[in-house]
Amino acid sequence: MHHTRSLGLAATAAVAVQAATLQDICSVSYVQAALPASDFFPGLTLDPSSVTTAITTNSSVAESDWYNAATIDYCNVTLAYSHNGIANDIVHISYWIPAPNDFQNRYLSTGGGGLAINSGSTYIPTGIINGAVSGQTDGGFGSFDNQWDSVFLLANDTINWQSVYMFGYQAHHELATIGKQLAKSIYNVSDSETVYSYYLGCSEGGREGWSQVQRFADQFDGAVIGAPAIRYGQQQVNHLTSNVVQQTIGYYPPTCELEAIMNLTIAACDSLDGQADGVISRSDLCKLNFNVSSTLGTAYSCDATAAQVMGGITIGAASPAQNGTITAEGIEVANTILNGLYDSNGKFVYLSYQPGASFADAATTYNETSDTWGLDISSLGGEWVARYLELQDASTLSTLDNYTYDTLRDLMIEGQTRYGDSLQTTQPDLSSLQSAGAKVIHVHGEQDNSIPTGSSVHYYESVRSVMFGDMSYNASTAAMDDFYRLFLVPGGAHCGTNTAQPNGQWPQTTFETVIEWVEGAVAPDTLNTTGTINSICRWPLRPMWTDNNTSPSCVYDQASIDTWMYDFDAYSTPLY
Ligand SMILES: *[C@@H]1O[C@H](CO)[C@@H](O)[C@H](O)[C@H]1NC(C)=O
Ligand SMILES: *[C@@H]1O[C@H](CO)[C@@H](O)[C@H](O)[C@H]1NC(C)=O
Ligand SMILES: *[C@@H]1O[C@H](CO)[C@@H](O)[C@H](O)[C@H]1NC(C)=O
Ligand SMILES: *[C@@H]1O[C@H](CO)[C@@H](O)[C@H](O)[C@H]1NC(C)=O
Ligand SMILES: *[C@@H]1O[C@H](CO)[C@@H](O)[C@H](O)[C@H]1NC(C)=O
Ligand SMILES: *[C@@H]1O[C@H](CO)[C@@H](O)[C@H](O)[C@H]1NC(C)=O
Ligand SMILES: *[C@@H]1O[C@H](CO)[C@@H](O)[C@H](O)[C@H]1NC(C)=O
Ligand SMILES: *[C@@H]1O[C@H](CO)[C@@H](O)[C@H](O)[C@H]1NC(C)=O
Ligand SMILES: *[C@@H]1O[C@H](CO)[C@@H](O)[C@H](O)[C@H]1NC(C)=O
Ligand SMILES: *[C@@H]1O[C@H](CO)[C@@H](O)[C@H](O)[C@H]1NC(C)=O
Ligand SMILES: *[C@@H]1O[C@H](CO)[C@@H](O)[C@H](O)[C@H]1NC(C)=O
Ligand SMILES: *[C@@H]1O[C@H](CO)[C@@H](O)[C@H](O)[C@H]1NC(C)=O
Ligand SMILES: [Ca+2]
Repeated sequence: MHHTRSLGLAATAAVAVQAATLQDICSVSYVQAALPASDFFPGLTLDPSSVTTAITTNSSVAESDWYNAATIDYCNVTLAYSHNGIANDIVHISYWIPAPNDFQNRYLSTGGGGLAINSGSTYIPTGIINGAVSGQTDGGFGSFDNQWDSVFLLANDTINWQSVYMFGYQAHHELATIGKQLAKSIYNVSDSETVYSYYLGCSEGGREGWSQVQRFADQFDGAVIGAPAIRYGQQQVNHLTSNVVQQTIGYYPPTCELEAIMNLTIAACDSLDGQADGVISRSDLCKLNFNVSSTLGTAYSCDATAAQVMGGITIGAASPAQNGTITAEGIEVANTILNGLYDSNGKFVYLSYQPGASFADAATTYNETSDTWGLDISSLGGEWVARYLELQDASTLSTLDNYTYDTLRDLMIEGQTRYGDSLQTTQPDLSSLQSAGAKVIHVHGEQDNSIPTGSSVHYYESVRSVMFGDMSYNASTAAMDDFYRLFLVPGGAHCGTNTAQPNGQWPQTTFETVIEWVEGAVAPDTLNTTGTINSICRWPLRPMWTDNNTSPSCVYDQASIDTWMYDFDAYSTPLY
């Protein structure tokens, strides 16, 4: 481990120099003096007068999916910069910096989620806990709370391309480049000493992570990338697939019916992994052994629920008390969703969620007057098409009239083409990253209901086949192990634990694990977690419990691996 901190000239001068405290370095003048020189980053102008500092000590952070409970001290440093030649351009960046005694020569960038380029304080505490200067950016979108969609259009039909490239990858490149330099100068790190640099993010933040490691091989020594929203053109439109399936079949299942199908899937597939704990750790065996059709006629009931509101936004509509039996139409909707998207020529367009995941995109709304269930257009999918493809200042579509599976395919290709160099984020050749010695730990919930788990497997397999396609499968995955390891989290939902499978946890110490890999050369064969599952296997090995052992065996199972292989034959060129 690398814990030493250079005391530079002060140490050489020896004598009774008081060690600097957090209070000493958490001042505007101290940070201004530490700012990189004006020619440090060609094209950018840092604004020393914008620096702010705010100290927080003895702050208790509760256990989360990304770190254990801790008490932390930090200083929140913010500053602004602009891109030369762009009028009215201000980008705000914020770094939490640890006390000098706690600094462990590390820098960490953290990512956003949805259409946000940062996640507030969701990830940063893990940086402070591990002695890292920990950064986030506002992308130039006005403030840390402004999301990209608020600035994406300059007018209807006119794209703010600067915002696209900032969101796509540029803002994160700038955040890390400035942050690494600032970390060195704030703590007087000598040129001969290393400051290790890291990335942590999930969902859109996972895409942001890949956007960096695909382009800037030297930027991070290690990255923890969760459930990335890569293959962006496909991913965003795919949120509408469940809606179009319902519309095409002409059946809008009551929410309770799909929840019952999910519950019965969990009940049927739980034990296929060798451990009856309410957690599907082998959704591949579920695919091979379970058919939703077997649930036909099963009775279900749900209590009435109030609308779910988060941050003033309704994320789930109110629903009445429901009861009924699972219908053939409900099963057809579920099976069609799970099969993935095919166009009218029977060509495969895009992959779906694993069986057992909740049918989040398939939520329907209840009309009290007519006592019927109807279409509820996915907000992420609707906004993507309305704003980013149709270029209208609208946060969703008003209708999916006339949408077919072919419409979805065409919209996916349109987004992939328009944003191929900014958002798609599927560059499969990571040779430069491998040469640079960087390490990536990629995690994805096996039961993700927002970004299909198979999306991450397909990217891993794209990298593998592009870089090591001339090797045997086993030799190529061994070669991948050198720099890129993928872990599917048993039962895991989108970037966290799954309320429907509560015994499945989320690996909390993955940042520590990547640190051990980078600084201690300890490559993780498995990830640590808690609950009934204490270790997570790395792809392509799959977990199997035997003899009531708390740890699974990580087994090679060709039939299971094959269920994760996709041939996207609706496209004329490879879809990585
Ligand atoms: C830190 O917080 C704990 C619990 O809130 C409190 O007991 C303790 O006195 C605090 N310490 C300092 C130095 O403020
Ligand atoms: C850091 O400080 C800025 C300026 O006060 C604030 O907007 C931002 O939310 C703070 N960041 C975090 C993660 O607390
Ligand atoms: C860095 O060096 C300056 C000049 O010697 C000193 O004032 C400052 O306290 C040092 N900072 C730290 C974190 O040691
Ligand atoms: C699904 O299972 C959960 C957890 O056991 C339960 O609370 C819920 O009522 C079930 N829903 C249905 C429709 O069976
Ligand atoms: C599930 O069962 C139905 C009805 O028997 C059948 O039509 C369908 O092909 C099956 N699906 C799979 C994936 O085997
Ligand atoms: C189902 O709902 C109907 C009408 O809402 C009610 O009459 C019936 O008792 C309910 N059955 C069960 C098993 O809850
Ligand atoms: C609900 O149903 C009534 C009666 O069919 C209809 O007039 C109304 O437009 C529907 N409301 C919505 C929001 O679709
Ligand atoms: C921009 O498009 C939105 C959605 O179509 C529309 O409501 C709005 O009036 C348009 N704005 C202008 C200035 O035309
Ligand atoms: C759907 O297609 C019909 C028939 O071509 C057309 O009249 C209607 O305007 C279309 N609806 C939308 C929303 O495009
Ligand atoms: C690949 O490795 C696994 C063990 O990890 C082994 O079971 C399997 O037979 C190997 N396949 C080939 C083709 O060597
Ligand atoms: C994972 O668990 C093992 C065994 O308990 C422990 O030695 C190791 O330090 C843990 N790693 C992390 C990153 O927590
Ligand atoms: C596993 O544990 C259960 C309950 O303790 C017991 O009934 C069962 O026989 C055990 N199975 C094996 C293979 O040890
Ligand atoms: Ca299980």
